Amino acid sequence: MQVQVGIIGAGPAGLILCHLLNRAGISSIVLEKHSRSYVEERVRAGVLEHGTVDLLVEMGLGERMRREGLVHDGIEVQFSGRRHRIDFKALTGKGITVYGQNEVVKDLTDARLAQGKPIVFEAEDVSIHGVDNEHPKIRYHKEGNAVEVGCDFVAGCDGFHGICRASIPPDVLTIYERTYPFAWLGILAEAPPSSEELVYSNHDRGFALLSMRSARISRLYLQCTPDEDLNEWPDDRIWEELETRLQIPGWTLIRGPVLQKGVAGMRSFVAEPMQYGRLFIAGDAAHIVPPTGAKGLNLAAADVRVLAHALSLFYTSGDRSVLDRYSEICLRRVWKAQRFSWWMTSMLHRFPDESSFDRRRQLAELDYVTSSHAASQSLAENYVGLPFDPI
Ligand code: FAS
Ligand code: PHB
Repeated sequence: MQVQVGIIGAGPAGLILCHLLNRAGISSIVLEKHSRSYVEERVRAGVLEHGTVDLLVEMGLGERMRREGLVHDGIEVQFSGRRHRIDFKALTGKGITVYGQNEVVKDLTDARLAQGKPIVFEAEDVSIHGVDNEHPKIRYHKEGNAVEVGCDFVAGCDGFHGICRASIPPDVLTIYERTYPFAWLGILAEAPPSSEELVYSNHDRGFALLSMRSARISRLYLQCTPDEDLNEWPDDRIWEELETRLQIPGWTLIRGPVLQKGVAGMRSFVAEPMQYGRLFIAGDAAHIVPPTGAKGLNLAAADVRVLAHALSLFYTSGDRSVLDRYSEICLRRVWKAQRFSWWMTSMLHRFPDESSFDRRRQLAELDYVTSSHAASQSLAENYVGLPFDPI
């Protein structure tokens, strides 16, 4: 089999890319190691920047998101027992959309298969070959059969633990990394959201986040230790702790059956460059942000938007100029999102080694950010999504 672009991974990066390429008349195949139901049920991100929303709508894939997504014009930041609203609309003229990542994946997968275009689920032992020459190859096994796909380019959209970044020679890659001395214990619950908008809380006992998926489903997170044992967190204890960290006078946290719970580690990670020969890595395969800034999925979308533009220019005019600058263009946005995500994480979490000075400084920063027009506007413009850089 021969295609123009071989895409490894059917997460947001791989799926958005295959649709953008299809629109540009560029052939591709998507190879995914897990089953369709596994990737469609995997609970991850939930906040879409306005630029990501516009991209999905422009691609003709935003109909259900428009219908079922929750448009929010602000968030609440809570500390010292009080909530402060950051009014995105007034500060930036823009908002965000709360719509589960797995819903985005469902919509893009449905549309791809409805077009009769290939996604190979449960592709085993995927390997890439010859990305440093003009005719890369991808090999994999499907139901015990060995398959080889010839392509011009390989898009590594296979996430942090994928094979693509790992196939770039270590002497070519530079890794920038920071890990955090805490993690998030997250739950998905059948409970109507107890707040109109997301609530980010910096409490003496640690961070908490109230988010949602719909009028019936809440998504909530607690700061915990990196090696937290879920067995020590029966549902009641989780609700107790959420109530404590999100409590303000006259407000009640609505509880409900916990549908899913898990602990997710926190790290900031960037691999440079994001290209090697005919291999281009995008999304979590190239960079990880702590989820406090809600940037993960949105950065994946921003990367493949640049890659699709670069490939389309190459195939229509032979012009490699954007392809050659893919890494440089993407990394400008990646590092700004890294800065914002690190800053939100540092401002909203309790650090085990913090001094009393650090604590007072943190509270002063929260007071400044929620009382200064300039500071809250900076938070708002980063949260709703910075404008895309000219390509
Ligand atoms: P993805 O990881 O989504 O997709 C990569 C795909 O490649 C996967 O389907 C994987 O199965 C496949 N793959 C991997 N290796 C392969 C191989 N060898 N062959 C074939 N396929 C292979 N962001 C937020 O903003 N909020 C959150 O709450 C949040 N929660 C998260 C929780 C977790 C546990 C994780 C890991 C991430 C979370 N994120 C969150 C960030 C998340 O949204 C990512 O940024 C987003 O999924 C990135 O999309 P992709 O780059 O497409 O990678
Ligand atoms: C989520 O809804 O899952 C979510 C929202 C905001 C974040 C992280 C996660 O910062």
